[in-house]
Amino acid sequence: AVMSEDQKFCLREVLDTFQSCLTENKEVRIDQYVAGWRGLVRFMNSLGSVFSFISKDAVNKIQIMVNYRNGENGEHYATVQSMVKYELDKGLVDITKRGSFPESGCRTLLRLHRALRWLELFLERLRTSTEVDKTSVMCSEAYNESLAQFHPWIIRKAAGMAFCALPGRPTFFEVMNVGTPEQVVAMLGDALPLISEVYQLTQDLYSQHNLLDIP
Ligand code: 1PZ
Repeated sequence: AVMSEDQKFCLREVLDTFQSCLTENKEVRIDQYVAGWRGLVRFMNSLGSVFSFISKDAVNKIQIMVNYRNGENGEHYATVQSMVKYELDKGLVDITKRGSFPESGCRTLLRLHRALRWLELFLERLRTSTEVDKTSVMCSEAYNESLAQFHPWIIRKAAGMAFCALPGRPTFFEVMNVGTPEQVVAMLGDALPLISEVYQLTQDLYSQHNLLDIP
């Protein structure tokens, strides 16, 4: 279900949105994918303004996707699969170097897709963490294993500084608003396999079409 604005924030609903991405024939719905990111951005904003340079970029990319969806070719942007087919068939993607299509759907979604891998790794660490573990450490480890390789030094530096401003594990769990730590762990256990599946389907599709390095 897509969250309504007036509802109190709950991370469970956000993660449910990612689960609802999957169609019966294992395609990834862009509306729900983007709604999931919107929810995550809202969550991140509630953690403090040091994250605003991250949310600005995420919001920008979300908006690019929403614009495609609302545009005259919107129906081609219903799923990641239909988007890839459409943009490749029409030659709307800069594959090897930046040129006429600096904001293609394929390129823009790839950035969010890479960030989804960070999310998966981070949530898995959170799920298996104990009271003594630090969110900042879990977050930076997940980042170094995923997104960091695609970011220049200056962004890695800024991200590292932002991670230090993350609240500790108890507060972080509270802001998630899912319930007791046990309930958080259970919720993450339910949500992660589906987030993983969304990630993997997209990864396989991009890999098949050699789209994993769009500049
Ligand atoms: C809860 C803590 C939040 C940690 C978030 C971890 C991700 C750190 C990402 C740092 C991104 C810095 C800002 C801009 C980066 C852009 O240069 C890149 C590449 O885009 P391009 O320049 O090629 O157009 N953008 C990205 O990699 C997408 C980043 C999206 C991050 C979304 C985070 C949502 C966090 C949810 C929190 C639960």
